[in-house]
Amino acid sequence: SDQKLAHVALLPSAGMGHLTPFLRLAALLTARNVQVTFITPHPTVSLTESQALSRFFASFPQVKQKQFHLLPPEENSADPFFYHMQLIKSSCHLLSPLLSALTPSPSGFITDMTLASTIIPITQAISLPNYVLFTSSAKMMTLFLSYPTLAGSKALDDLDETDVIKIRNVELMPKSLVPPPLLQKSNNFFKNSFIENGMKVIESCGILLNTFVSFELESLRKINDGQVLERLPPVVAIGPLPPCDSEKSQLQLTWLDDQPAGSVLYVSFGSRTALARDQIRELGEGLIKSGSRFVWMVKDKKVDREDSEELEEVIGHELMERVKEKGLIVKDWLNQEATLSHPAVGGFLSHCGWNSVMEAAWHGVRILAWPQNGDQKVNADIVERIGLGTWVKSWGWSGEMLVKGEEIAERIRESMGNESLRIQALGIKEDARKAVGFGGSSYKGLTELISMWKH
Ligand code: BUP
Repeated sequence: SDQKLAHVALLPSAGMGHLTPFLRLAALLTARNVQVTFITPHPTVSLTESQALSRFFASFPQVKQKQFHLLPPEENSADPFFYHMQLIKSSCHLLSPLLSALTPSPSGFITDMTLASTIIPITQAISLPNYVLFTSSAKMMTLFLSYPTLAGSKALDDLDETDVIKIRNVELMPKSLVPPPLLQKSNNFFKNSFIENGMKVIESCGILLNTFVSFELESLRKINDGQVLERLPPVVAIGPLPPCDSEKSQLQLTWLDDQPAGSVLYVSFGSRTALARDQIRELGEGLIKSGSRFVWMVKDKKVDREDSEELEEVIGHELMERVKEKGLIVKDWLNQEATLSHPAVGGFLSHCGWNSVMEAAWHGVRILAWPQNGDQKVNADIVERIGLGTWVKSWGWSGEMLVKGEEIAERIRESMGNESLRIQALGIKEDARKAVGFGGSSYKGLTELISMWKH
């Protein structure tokens, strides 16, 4: 009957950028009366991930947790997050018995785009309908779907940086936006798994996107009109995935309470990018010279477990002293949800990880984009085109050059002083809330998925 409770199992990939949208989706489904089993690969890469999981399960006792014990890791020099994905792959034979034992048996299984080629065959073998949550932008997805074809041709090699990549005559993006590992001739983990997953994802029963129609109209249209690939499973925009209760921190930044509305710039480059030391110090100079108030999340190592350096050693004593007057510096981690939702925060100097972009849209905070790696230039391009922020393209990829403090200061002043940007960002916030609210495009998208899982 229509009253049948849908039961869905979720499996996230490595890193907060992948775990967070899965937790939010779990909370959203729970609120919509769907029974959720959340499968947690064990151990996690970062401490932050295991803490976020404990908080989540404490806040959502209705969500069932199943631990997926991974095979013991070996000594490995690869990126720890990539290695974790490989570990899930080599442990995946342990997943089928776990899934088969779930009661009632789930009517859907949702996994991350980075695990598609590993998971889809397993769920197919036990006839469990599988779905993929794409944790980046729809624009990035146009590349994801096309890249297996493009990589096999000379199409990419022959282009200049500014040339636009096309598939079947549909324009995707200039080559300059493409993640550098995808342009390397040699094999690398990012490129290989991008191809494997991109090929496999079309066999899934549906793809969920953490974006919304008015934000990425053109890319969603290209995908859904079959311009990018002719045959695709349903692609449904369900974002921005709203922050869930377990993210609301008890520990508020009281310093922010004393700052004027919209006056503070929040600075963060995401959970897995540590800037080079000399770039960190130039950034500090820039923040001071900008004259703006700021909250700066400083990250010195890729994985938090290894980040033992004192803040003062990273930034330097003298800079540390000067920074104190105008800003707050935090090391490793700070509750971004609590920060972006604070009325004092008016700007976000961001690497444009997709979750950060959606969170800025959700709170109507303008972005000053400084993409570093991976999909971040693609995302920065969206931010700039839609009017959520600005992007200084000449700053390049991470480590390509040393951006001087003077220059950073100037761009911060421009961004924080830009009144029309402030207003545009607030308009985008309204659109985001409308999409997710009752009857909105993302709300409807999720409703359709849920009704599939009920039958
Ligand atoms: Br850092 C940091 N606090 O201090 P992205 C991040 N976050 O809450 P990334 C905090 O982690 P990928 C911090 O709100 C977002 O939900 C932040 O995801 C939260 O970037 C998430 O923005 C980070 O997508 O992941 O970490 O680079 O490489 O997957 O894009």
